Amino acid sequence: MRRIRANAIAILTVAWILGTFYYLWQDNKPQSSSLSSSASQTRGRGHGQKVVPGRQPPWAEQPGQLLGAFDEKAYLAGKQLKPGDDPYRDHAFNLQESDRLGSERAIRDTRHYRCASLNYDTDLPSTSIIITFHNEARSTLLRTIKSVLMRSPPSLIQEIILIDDFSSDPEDCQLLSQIPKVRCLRNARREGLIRSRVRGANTASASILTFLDSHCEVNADWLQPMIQRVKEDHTRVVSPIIDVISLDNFAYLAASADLRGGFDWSLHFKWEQIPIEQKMARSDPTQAIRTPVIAGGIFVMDKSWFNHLGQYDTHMDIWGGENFELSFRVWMCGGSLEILPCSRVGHVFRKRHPYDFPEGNALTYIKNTRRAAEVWMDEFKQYYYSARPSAQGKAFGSIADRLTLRRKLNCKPFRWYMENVYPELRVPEQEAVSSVLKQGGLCLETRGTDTLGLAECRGIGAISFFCILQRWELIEPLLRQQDLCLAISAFTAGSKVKMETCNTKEPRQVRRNSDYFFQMIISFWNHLSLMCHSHVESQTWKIWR
Ligand code: UD2
Ligand code: MN
Repeated sequence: MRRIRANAIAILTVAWILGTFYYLWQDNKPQSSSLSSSASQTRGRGHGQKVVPGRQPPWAEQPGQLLGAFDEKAYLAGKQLKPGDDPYRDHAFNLQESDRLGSERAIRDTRHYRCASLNYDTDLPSTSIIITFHNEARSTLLRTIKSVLMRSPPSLIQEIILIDDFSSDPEDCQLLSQIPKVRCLRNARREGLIRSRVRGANTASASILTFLDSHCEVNADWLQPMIQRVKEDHTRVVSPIIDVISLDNFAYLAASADLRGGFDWSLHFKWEQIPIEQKMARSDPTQAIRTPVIAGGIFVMDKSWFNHLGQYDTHMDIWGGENFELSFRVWMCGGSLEILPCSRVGHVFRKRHPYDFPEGNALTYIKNTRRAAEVWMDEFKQYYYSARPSAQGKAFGSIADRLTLRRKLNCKPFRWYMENVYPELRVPEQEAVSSVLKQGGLCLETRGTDTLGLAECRGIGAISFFCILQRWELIEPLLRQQDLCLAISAFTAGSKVKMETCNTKEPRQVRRNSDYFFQMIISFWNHLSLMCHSHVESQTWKIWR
């Protein structure tokens, strides 16, 4: 009797364990190891997800209709890899494999299983899809377009706007305009992806814009979650989880659902883990993930919000940096950025640019990111320059228009972004620099704790008998003497400078809007000069180490 009972308990225990495992397995999110922009080799895991057929209803039942008069075979046959050609040469991915795949392959539904049972409004607004490209391979470009047509509710696709950014062969684009809903615009010269997208947005007729790279494959129900979120709040800018299409064999691989966009001070984009507290707070795996920045290529945005916020900085060239500029602007000017785990789009991540940069790759990236840093990063831009010293002194054109835009939109300071959107980005430790602040032959000094004045320089190490101190610690953004910092009394002309307890959040102590350290001293000059009126006004302050 006892044995029977022991056996029964054992069987029940095994059943319970198996049940738990089954539940966890079912509930598991699709994952792969970390995805980076060059992580084309990242492998996804199966988890028995459903396979999404090439065509989804209603197209599955209506063969032929999808492409109208367009002759797919002739289009693809028009450009073929010649025997012996390096399949990676022109596109930095394996063209042979892409050509071989066909344009309607089935892919795995990589979403969390719970996504499939979500409902979306039946009256979602339609969108204009904007795809800009320069010398894209025909097979990847066509697969991008076809996947959109096959896997989106037709009523949501107002049009697909292709912007051919001066590719060598105009027919790559022109021929595709025979596909219903597809329009083709060709730039008269190479503009780069930023101006090309703005051109596309300006001609779009739908109220919602959807941007895609030219080598994507959208997955099941990719569009509805994004349009739903934007419909609910037009200030949201949303992107999908970007799955990986292998650049070698074109396998469609699930990306991790636990990543968001981040960057380092050199303005290098990276995928990073969602902070642990946020992860713990996420009870629902279908919930949106707040992200400090977006990768840049695939997102949905309300058209009037895009225009209201100043579209893009059209003085940025070719490629790079526009994703930071847009992300800072969206957050700082009243919007938000999110990644929607129930929307998945595959993208071929490459290891190099397959196209040329007329001004050179490095200079272009510096120009674009410098513009983003100069307009949006306030005093934090110093960390960008420290992390990317080669950027100093490089040309970046006028940013007057963008600064006016920022003022007009009444956007928050970058400090707000750091504190509220991306507190995980660590500000580098400041190494203290000790110096005297010199004007002409005189030095700025404190006498006791609260009197400031100019006097004969005594040398950096000198502390006089009467507590006269000329040594300053320069720790951005403050000028310190132990716990006391140089501050102006008020933001009015004629207000005096004084010493007070250091506080980086006190704007009267923080250097504002100045490029280099000298300017900070100069910005105090007007105030100092009133107090120390006996000194020559035209002289600037110099720092002597
Ligand atoms: C990522 C983004 C990309 C863009 C870029 C930063 C994704 C998936 N991709 O780089 O969209 O935000 O970061 O700028 O997030 N193109 C042109 N004209 C040019 C150069 C490129 O039209 O002069 C097209 C190109 O054909 C492609 C798109 O712009 O469709 C993006 O270029 P990419 O695929 O080389 O950029 P990617 O994915 O490395
Ligand atoms: Mn791309």
